[in-house]
Amino acid sequence: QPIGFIDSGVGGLTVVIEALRQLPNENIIFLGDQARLPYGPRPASQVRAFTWQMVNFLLAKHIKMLVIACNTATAAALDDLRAKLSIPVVGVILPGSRAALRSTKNGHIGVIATEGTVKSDAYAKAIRSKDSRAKVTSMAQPKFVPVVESNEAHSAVAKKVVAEGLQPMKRLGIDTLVMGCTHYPLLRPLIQNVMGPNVTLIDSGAETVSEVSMLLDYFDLANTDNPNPLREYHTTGSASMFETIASDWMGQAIHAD
Ligand code: DGN
Repeated sequence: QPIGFIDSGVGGLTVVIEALRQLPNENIIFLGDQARLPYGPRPASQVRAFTWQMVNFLLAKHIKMLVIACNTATAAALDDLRAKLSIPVVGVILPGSRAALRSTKNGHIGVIATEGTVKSDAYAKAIRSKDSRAKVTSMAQPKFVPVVESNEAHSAVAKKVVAEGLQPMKRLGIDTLVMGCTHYPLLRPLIQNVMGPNVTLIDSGAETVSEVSMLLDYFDLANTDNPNPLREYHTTGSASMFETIASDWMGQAIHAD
């Protein structure tokens, strides 16, 4: 049985890339809802409804575990999905928060995310639930996702959008910045360049997959011997656009439908 991954677009591949590295024997199905992207500006109730539609598509494919590889959907729907599904459900916010707390030395963590995630205050809540002294400053970056989804992550436009968006974050004295949207790692070199070498960037992908791995063991669901693992990529939007961005990001030819 496969593990299902969902996101509003290509960003969730950040988590899939880690899964391919850490769990090479697992069967993987990914679904990106590019037709209705971005999720960031949408009300939480609508994000929840869209998320359920994606989940139902994956349930029909008999997934054994669900990974919400989208911060906006995690903030809006994780509790509801966990309450109603009988398979394990993993989100990206708690793993990202844990990694940020491990990294920070001065206790001041910055979070950049979509409007929906920032409005939910999910990162500040998750981080402070683990360490009540941590200071968290969150900022929405509504322009980042469209840049990635239009395949402009390597362009001059991206450089300008990232530099402008991060200006207010630079003056705060944070030592750790959570990329609280799974699309942002595609802009990682630009983000690091603006923030400077003393700020550690957190990509929740690796930490999320560690949690997936732990749960697979705990529920005795792990695939240990699987010479021909399934890799299925679906999008509700343009398959060719998905393939172009995904193949470039993953460093291998990706087929999507
Ligand atoms: N990749 C999604 C996230 O992590 O929040 C959001 C992308 C979007 O729809 N704006």
